[in-house]
Amino acid sequence: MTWHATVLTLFPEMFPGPLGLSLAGRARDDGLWTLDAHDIRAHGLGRHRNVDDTPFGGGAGMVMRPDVISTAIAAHRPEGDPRPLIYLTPRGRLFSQADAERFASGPGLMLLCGRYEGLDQRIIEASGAEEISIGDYVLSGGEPAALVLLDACLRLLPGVMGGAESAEEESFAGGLLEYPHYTRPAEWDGRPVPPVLLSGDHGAISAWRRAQAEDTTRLRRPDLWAAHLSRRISGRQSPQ
Ligand code: 6GU
Repeated sequence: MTWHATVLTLFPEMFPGPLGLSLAGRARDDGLWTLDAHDIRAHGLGRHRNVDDTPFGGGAGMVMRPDVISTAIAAHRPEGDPRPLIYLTPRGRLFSQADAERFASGPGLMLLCGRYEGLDQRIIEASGAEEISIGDYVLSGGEPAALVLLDACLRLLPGVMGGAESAEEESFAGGLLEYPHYTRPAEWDGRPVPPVLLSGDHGAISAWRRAQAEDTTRLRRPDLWAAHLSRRISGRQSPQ
């Protein structure tokens, strides 16, 4: 079954954007996933196709109208659509690899991108949308976040990754950051490759990589390291 993404946005020209190239683009050419992006303004009100208005209670910016968003969702979401509806917002729960795995294993996604100060709270509640953020920084709109979220999902679809790398060994799969990588030349600009990698001793190489992944995680991401340690203690995941 083809994985299907629908995006509602004021800037449909931003899609598929980078997802039309490289790994995701090839997978789309192969029919493994599809995307359609729709202009919310097509459902705007009046001669100017208004989609937003000033906030009740005052304050800066504009808020996207619930009636307009509701009409836009209804126009592109068939009754009983099994796909999760996601609203991209910096107020959302932080996106994770576990979310990407959950979304990739389903039928697809419907993504709602806001601009201005965001959506009227009532349409968020009425639509049952899941609110997701991609990190603790502010983007000018949900579109780049939607592209990030889609990229993370698409590379997990069966047949998308060239079979080169297993998703098992990489960052976050084991809850640790990845070990560093080296290729030819064995010495470059006075910098040698760590000798253990040239030793042919696969046990020593595995141990070295494991230690590198642990040291890097402990130093850069104490949050991930603490989670890794508590999993080890509870025995939910045995160390290699
Ligand atoms: Cl999902 N939207 C916006 N506008 N900014 C963000 C974000 C989303 N995630 C992080 N920053």
